[in-house]
Amino acid sequence: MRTKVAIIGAGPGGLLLGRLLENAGVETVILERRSQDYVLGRIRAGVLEQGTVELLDKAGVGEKMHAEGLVHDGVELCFDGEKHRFDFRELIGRTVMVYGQTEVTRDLMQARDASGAATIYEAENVSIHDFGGDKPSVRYTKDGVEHELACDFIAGCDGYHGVARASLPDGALKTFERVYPFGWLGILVDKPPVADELIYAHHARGFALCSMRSPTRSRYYVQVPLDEKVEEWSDDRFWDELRRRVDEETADRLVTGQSIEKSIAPLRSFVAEPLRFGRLFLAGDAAHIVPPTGAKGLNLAASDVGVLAEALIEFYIERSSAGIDGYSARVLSRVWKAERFSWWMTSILHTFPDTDAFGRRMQRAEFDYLRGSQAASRSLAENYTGLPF
Ligand code: FAS
Ligand code: PHB
Repeated sequence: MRTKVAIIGAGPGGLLLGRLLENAGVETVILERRSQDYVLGRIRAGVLEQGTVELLDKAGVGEKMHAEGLVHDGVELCFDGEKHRFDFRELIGRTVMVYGQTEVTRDLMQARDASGAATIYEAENVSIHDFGGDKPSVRYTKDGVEHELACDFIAGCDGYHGVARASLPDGALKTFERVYPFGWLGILVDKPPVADELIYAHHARGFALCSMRSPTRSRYYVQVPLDEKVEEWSDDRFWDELRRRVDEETADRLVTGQSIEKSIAPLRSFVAEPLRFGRLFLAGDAAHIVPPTGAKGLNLAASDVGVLAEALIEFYIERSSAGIDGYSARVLSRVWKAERFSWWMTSILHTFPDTDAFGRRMQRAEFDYLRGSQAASRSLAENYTGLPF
């Protein structure tokens, strides 16, 4: 079996890369170790930057997003019960789209299935070979039968725990990491959102986030210690804790109900450098991880593959290697700015075990400066809605 670009991973990164390449006539095969249902069952991101919306439109999968997604002009930050709204449209003329990662993934899967492009789900023992030369290949097992896929390029879109980055020789990568001393306990509930826009709350008891998926489905998070067990959190305990961390008006308005999903995600910042090794490219969570506080994870995966698709199309259509040669530096420049913003949002909004009284005053000063300065508010707005590609 042979293809032009072998993509490992059918998450949003791999699927969007596949769509962009297929639309330009560049053949791909996607290898995914899980089933479609399993991939769709993972509840993750909820906010799309304007650039991601434009990429999904370019990939031809924007119709349902525009029909069902919620365009948000801003967010609210709440510090110890005091709220301030940041109006992105007024500050910098940009917005974000609230449309769940599950829906993005489903739209991309359906478009790929309709196009007939090959996706091998439940591909086991995926391994990558000879990506340092000009005849790379990917091997995998499907229903007990071993296969080899010859290709021109391999795109590692297989997430933080994937095989692509793990296949690099020792010393090939430089990695940077910050593990945060807490996690996010998230729940999904079929009740109307507590507010029209997202509320990020800082409280002495910990961070909380009020988000949503639609006018009838809400997503909430509270910061929990790293060793917390989700089984120890009944719905009632969650709702009580959330009410204590947001302002009174929001707490009074909260519509609670039985959770349909409940899980704890750890938070880390991570970057691998470089992102290109001969015929192998890393993109999305395979290359970097951000704490979800800045709503950047999914959006970085999209911007990575937007650049990679452009580079590979240039290689095949214009016979130029400039894009693939510049891929790593171009993507990392934007990744590090998103890492900074996600780290900064996490640092000001969460409670850290080793923060002293001075540190807590610094967090409060960040909030007061943000809400009192047009320049600081515009900075938050341009980072949250997404820096240019
Ligand atoms: P993904 O991890 O989505 O996809 C990688 C795919 O590769 C998976 O389907 C996996 O099964 C497959 N794979 C792995 N190893 C393989 C192998 N050896 N062979 C074949 N396939 C393999 N981001 C936000 O912006 N906001 C959030 O609220 C948010 N919450 C998150 C919660 C959790 C628990 C996690 C883990 C992440 C969260 N993220 C959030 C980040 C998340 O949305 C990622 O940024 C996004 O999924 C990145 O997409 P991909 O790079 O495609 O990686
Ligand atoms: C979500 O709705 O899941 C969400 C929204 C914004 C974030 C993180 C998660 O920053």
